[in-house]
Amino acid sequence: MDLLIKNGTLISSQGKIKADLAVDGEKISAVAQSIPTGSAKKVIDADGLFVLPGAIDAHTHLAMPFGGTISSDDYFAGTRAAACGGTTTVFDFAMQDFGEKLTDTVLRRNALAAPQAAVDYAFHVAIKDLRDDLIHSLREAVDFGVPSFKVFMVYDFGVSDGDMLQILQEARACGALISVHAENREVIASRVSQYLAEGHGSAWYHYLSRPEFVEAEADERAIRWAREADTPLYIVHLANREGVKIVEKARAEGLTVYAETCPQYLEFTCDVYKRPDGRNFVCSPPMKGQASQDELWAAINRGVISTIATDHCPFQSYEKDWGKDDFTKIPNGCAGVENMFPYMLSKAGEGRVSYEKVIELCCENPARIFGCQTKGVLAPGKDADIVLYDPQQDFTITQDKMHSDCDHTIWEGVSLHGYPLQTYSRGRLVYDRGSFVGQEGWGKLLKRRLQP
Ligand code: DUC
Ligand code: ZN
Ligand code: ZN
Repeated sequence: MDLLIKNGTLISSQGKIKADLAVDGEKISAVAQSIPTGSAKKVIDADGLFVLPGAIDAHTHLAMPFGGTISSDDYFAGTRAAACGGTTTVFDFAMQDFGEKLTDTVLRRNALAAPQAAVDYAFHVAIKDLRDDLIHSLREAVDFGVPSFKVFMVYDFGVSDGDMLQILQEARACGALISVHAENREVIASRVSQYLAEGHGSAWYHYLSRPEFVEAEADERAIRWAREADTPLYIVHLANREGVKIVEKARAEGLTVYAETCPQYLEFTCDVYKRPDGRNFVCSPPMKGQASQDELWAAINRGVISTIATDHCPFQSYEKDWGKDDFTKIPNGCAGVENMFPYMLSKAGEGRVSYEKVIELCCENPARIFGCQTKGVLAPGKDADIVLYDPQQDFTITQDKMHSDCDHTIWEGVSLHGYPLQTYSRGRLVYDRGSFVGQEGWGKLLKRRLQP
């Protein structure tokens, strides 16, 4: 036995148990009330600590060309930050180049990720282009082990409704899952032109150009196409109140619609865009009003939200400053991969959500929905992706304590009660009491198959 964690409190969606956990090599080998120390090479007394599965962040944009630059965390910095926040698997969006086969997209991005990733990673492919018969490379990607894809309804690379329907139909035929960034592109464009023409360039107008209904309409439309194609749909970064109701209604009608939300929507409201540093919070969709935030928390507790993920896509301050006087020049995105699990667990400590729910949303559900059979659960045979968490440790987030390459964080000054002490990735210690102790290139590409 390589590692024995004794006397900890193990948490799953089903409850808490006081138990010992043994690791052999990269796998969990036993979970039992009492495991004899025997010849264990290393024993940790976890009395008073929580023993948790490593979190899965199903939504990151690492080293992504976007907004006239490249997001500032490469695969090493992003996964290093993940490890230090108790996240042991990240799903990155591999953006198809125009004219590129989807398998080639995966190979091209994996050539960057493989030598750098410090924890395990997977790809969703973001589809931009269906010219010729590129749609058929979707099946090839599924066969390769990448069965999840994303379409954007916004940006200049967003797909048309016609293409989205075709992609959903192909996904049904191949057993793939389609995620969607749902906002109404035309309404945004018209409001942006109007505000700029009126001389309104501050970050507040980023929010006003993409308010609640801009997202809700697109949620409804995307679900409409999924219903037509008779296939499941995963809505990324759901941030608006009406969207929650729309998802709930679709589910009641028998559709499989998953909804992801992000910690930034649970912590911040659109009021951040009135701050002098409002541009640092510019992401799309933007933070919404208090009513949406309240509804997201309620939806978590009602079971409407399936997963929490971060949309981690940081940009340096000087890049955010490009949009000081014109919000359309601000690269969209914020850091969060290091903050998701500690934030959600701290909220559980406050009683806003249960610890069990946090494990369901951050670990078990992303593993189940996206076909990571070896992840998300502390059980014999699973990867030894483990977080030792101290529910009593106070932690205030400051940029200098973060492990991203970004020079600022929207989470600056947020106080947490409880923080990870250690993170293990496939049995290897990668984070220890404030320090990254892992290795660039340790992370492996997860090839996946979705469960029918
Ligand atoms: N939104 C962001 O804020 N950043 C990356 C991509 C996206 O859709
Ligand atoms: Zn998005
Ligand atoms: Zn995103």
